[in-house]
Amino acid sequence: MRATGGQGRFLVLEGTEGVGKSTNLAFVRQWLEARGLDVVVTREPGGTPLAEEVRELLLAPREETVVPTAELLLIFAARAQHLAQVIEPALARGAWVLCDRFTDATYAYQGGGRGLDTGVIAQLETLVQGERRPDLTLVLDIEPAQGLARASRRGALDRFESEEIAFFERVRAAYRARAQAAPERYALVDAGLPLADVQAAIDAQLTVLLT
Ligand code: Z5A
Repeated sequence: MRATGGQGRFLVLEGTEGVGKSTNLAFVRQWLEARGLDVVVTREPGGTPLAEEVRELLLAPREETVVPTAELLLIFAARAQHLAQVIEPALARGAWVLCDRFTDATYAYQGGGRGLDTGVIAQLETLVQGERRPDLTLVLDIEPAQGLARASRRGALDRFESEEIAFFERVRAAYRARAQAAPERYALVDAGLPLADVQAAIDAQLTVLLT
């Protein structure tokens, strides 16, 4: 395995529903492994047995209204476990960590979507992550209606997918604002294009990261 001088990198894929994260995560994994890199693929919420249980709690449709602060704290509880047990050990041994969503999702969904104070999210981010931030976040960007049409082909909707379109418009706006504010750490990819074009754009970003 090549481990780029023992230096692991932390890559994240983000975006609204049906944007193609899973599809492109597989592409990124293959791209990295083809270059001899040691890759750990994981996801949020989730990535450890405890964090996967929290994920089930978060996604299950339920009668009881989940208050946004409870949702936020559950997400960061899962993240603390995931960081300690999976992400930090992998980076420490020089692996590349490829994560399906991370804290930008919290800024986008709980901040943009639910309207929670981003200052509070930032405090929790510091508490749970310390200095740890992704090296590159690929934000797959799509019109929410187009993404939801793709996602709806998969069957039953989870608690997030059942939100109204305005919620996903706010989530998308938050992602775009974060990507545009720090272009050195984000790549905004037009995911409404045919898959081959999306993957060509991702290929270009990964090539820059590796050189
Ligand atoms: N959440 C949160 O609120 N706060 C947080 O901090 C975190 C998460 C970390 C679970 O995430 C939920 O958790 C999420 C936000 C919340 N909301 N929801 N739901 P998730 O990542 O597991 O859920 P998801 O967004 O539904 O992801 P997914 O199931 O992995 O879907 P996807 O990755 O976006 O899409 P896909 O399965 O790759 O593609 C969908 C379809 O489109 C599929 O048939 C593809 O073949 C097709 N596709 C993909 N790309 C293309 C292109 N370019 N053209 C045409 N068709 C395409």
